[in-house]
Amino acid sequence: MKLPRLLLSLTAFTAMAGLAACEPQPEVPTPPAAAADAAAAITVYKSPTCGCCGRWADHLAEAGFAVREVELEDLHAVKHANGIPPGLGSCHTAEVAGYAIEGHVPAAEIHRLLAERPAVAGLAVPAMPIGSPGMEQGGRTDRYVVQAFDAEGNSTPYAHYEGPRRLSTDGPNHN
Ligand SMILES: [Cu+2]
Repeated sequence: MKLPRLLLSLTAFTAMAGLAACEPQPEVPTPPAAAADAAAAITVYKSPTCGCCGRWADHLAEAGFAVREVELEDLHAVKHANGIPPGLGSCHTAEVAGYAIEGHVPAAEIHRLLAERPAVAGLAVPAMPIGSPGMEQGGRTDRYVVQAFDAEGNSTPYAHYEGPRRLSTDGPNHN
């Protein structure tokens, strides 16, 4: 882990700069993202005009991901390169730790994916269900399924949701 070393060097820097030299060492605040899973870096490909894509990216950042947004007019090449099955397409495509993430997948499922590391190509929420992260519209909440898909384009349910609420988990480790 790099974090302890970083904290040490920050402390050393503070001491060298003569700041707080006569004070008790202040507690170094823990960055909020570090606690969860060391701020997994995720790249989000979206069109510049996609509002719900931007709100989904905000949802990821709030959940502790280090989000990099790449704006493209045409996402077809990105979807093809990531092997998104045609029937599972949505408005934006993301890449995290070698997995593809298509559409409004809740951050909790991406955390779960990174913890469980199943042998899949990625996760998808097809289309744009109302009430999914980034698709909030008043109190309306569609039911939808987070699908795990493999490189051959086969998909299996990974979790069931109603709006922001997880109803059940499925997938390779939950048979
Ligand atoms: Cu969308």
